[in-house]
Amino acid sequence: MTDPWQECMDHCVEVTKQAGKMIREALQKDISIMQKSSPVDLVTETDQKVEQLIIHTGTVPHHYFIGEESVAAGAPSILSDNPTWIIDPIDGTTNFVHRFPFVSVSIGFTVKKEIEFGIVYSCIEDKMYTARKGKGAFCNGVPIKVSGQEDITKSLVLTEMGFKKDPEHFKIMMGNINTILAIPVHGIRSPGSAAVNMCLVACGGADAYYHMGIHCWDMAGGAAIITEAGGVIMDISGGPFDLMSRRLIIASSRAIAERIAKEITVFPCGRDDTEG
Ligand code: LIP
Repeated sequence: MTDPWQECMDHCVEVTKQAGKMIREALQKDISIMQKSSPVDLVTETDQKVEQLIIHTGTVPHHYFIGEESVAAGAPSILSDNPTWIIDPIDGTTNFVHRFPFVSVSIGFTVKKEIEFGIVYSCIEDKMYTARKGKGAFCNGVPIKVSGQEDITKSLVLTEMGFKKDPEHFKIMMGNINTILAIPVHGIRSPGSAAVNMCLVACGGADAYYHMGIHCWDMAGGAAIITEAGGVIMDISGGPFDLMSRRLIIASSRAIAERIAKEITVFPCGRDDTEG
């Protein structure tokens, strides 16, 4: 039986390569920085140009899209049953601004709210991660899989500090880092791009990643990749993963994911498909 979405995925890989090239070229020039929700929530002209490139050369008629910069400009962020591209043109904008080398283009493609394929291009490293539902995960065409680590005391854990710096969130976030370090784990890292973090766990470079306050465009591409690499993805509370919930845990094993869910304190972070 032919795969109805394979051609779309191949096309998406090509568009993502062009987007990555545009980002690498922009790194050679001056970067003009603008603020979004706060002085540490940044956006650049390149984020906007790359999103336009993907929307105009990538998505086909009758396909919908949810793009980080389109939503910032007022477009709705509602996941429907229609074929939908969920786009983060630059995941790791702060890294891009500082030329810190974890900068990715992330695209997840959903049909009937299920993720059919995911593409994450870590464009400075030139690593193209791809996953098609049921067909495995790859980095530059080579199959990848999670470490399989079951023992959290032997794990390397990723998380991010996010944009919320109000005292209440800050205290919970730092408290969670404290709690995880005290388990103990081998270490905690913050590479600065949610999509790259998910790929690092998918290829065994780290064993878990948890985050509250990210968005569907940060998670959609990586969600396909971690699942197809044999990893576990769940809600921060330990329940089923919800793409619009703005929170997740991924891990090399259920044991590690469930332990993280048990240890951390959750703070409210809203949803992508509701106001506020
Ligand atoms: C960023 C994430 C990063 C996280 C930031 C932000 P952006 O995405 O990838 O891991 O710490 O809060 O969500 O804004 O660069 O696309």
